[in-house]
Amino acid sequence: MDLAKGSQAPQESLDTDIESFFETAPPLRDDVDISRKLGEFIELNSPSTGKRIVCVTSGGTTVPLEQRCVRYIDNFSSGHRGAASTMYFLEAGYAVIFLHRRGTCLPYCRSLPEDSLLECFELTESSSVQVRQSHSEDVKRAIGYHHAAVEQGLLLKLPFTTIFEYLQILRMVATSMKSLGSHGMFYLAAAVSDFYVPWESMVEHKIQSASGPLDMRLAQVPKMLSMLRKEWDPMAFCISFKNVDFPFVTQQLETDSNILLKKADMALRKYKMHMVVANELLTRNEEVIVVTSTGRVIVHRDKNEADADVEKPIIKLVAERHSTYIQESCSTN
Ligand code: PAZ
Repeated sequence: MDLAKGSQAPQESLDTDIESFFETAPPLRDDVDISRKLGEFIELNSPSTGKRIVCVTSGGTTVPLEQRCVRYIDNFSSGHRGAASTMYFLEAGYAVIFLHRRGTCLPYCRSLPEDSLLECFELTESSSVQVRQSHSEDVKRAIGYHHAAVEQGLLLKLPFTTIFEYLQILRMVATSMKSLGSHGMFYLAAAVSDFYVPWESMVEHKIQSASGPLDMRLAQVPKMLSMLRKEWDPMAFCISFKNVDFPFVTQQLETDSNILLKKADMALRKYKMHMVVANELLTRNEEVIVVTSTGRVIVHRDKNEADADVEKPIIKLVAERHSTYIQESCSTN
């Protein structure tokens, strides 16, 4: 046991863990570029322009087991929630910083096939490239919306793979967004690792299998939500997600024994979130429960609308609550 740490108060100990996480993490290779892009994006969409900015996190973080990573632990998330939510935020007039796991779903790409470059295009007789008739409407729609959002400076895509990259970029985004006050929002849908191997205790080369079974101790990833709320960007409107992989039924909502809802309530209080979205892995695209300090709201996908997704009503609710929050913050300042 680390005696020095054992004698610290829980808050001090958390602060030390967070400091040590960032001090020992491998530095980002492109931090100068990210910082420049963030500065430009935030200036372009500052509150004086009447815009609001939301940082949407999406996809799962990896935990490398070797410094020259061959193996890693992954957190499941297809990125659908983050990508779809980004589209609805853009539709609702927000500028979006899309902090996403490389290779997961991207906004506007849902109706395209997985290997869209190979599937959607073909060579003509003169060897130029053209869109296949069968995919032309989907391709036009995806390219049109995507280019418009990027060219108007409303969508900034920042990719990550590891937990080290994710948390360092999140901190950069949050400290850059601090100047927005209550106009900024964090919508934290990414599935973030709870455990990791600290960089300094990680082996450099591939772990050898010849030495038999692998015993490995993972450290706990320090909880950064409290840091986000306390220091990085205290005025931003914050929404986090909680999920479980077992069924929870809404009829049981009245019985407070529900583990997921208890966890969501706890996250709301402990990390001072403004909203916590509770979802279950199997039904996450059909229904969620949004927990706030004033009560719980069940949100469903509209089954009568073709291709409707649950993110549409979620973003409507979130944007309404954000408006109220901005009004309240302005009237108290
Ligand atoms: O990315 P996806 O659409 O496949 O799934 C979304 C989700 C379940 C990852 C998200 O709604 C969520 O609950 N994120 C937080 C996960 C966590 O507790 O770390």
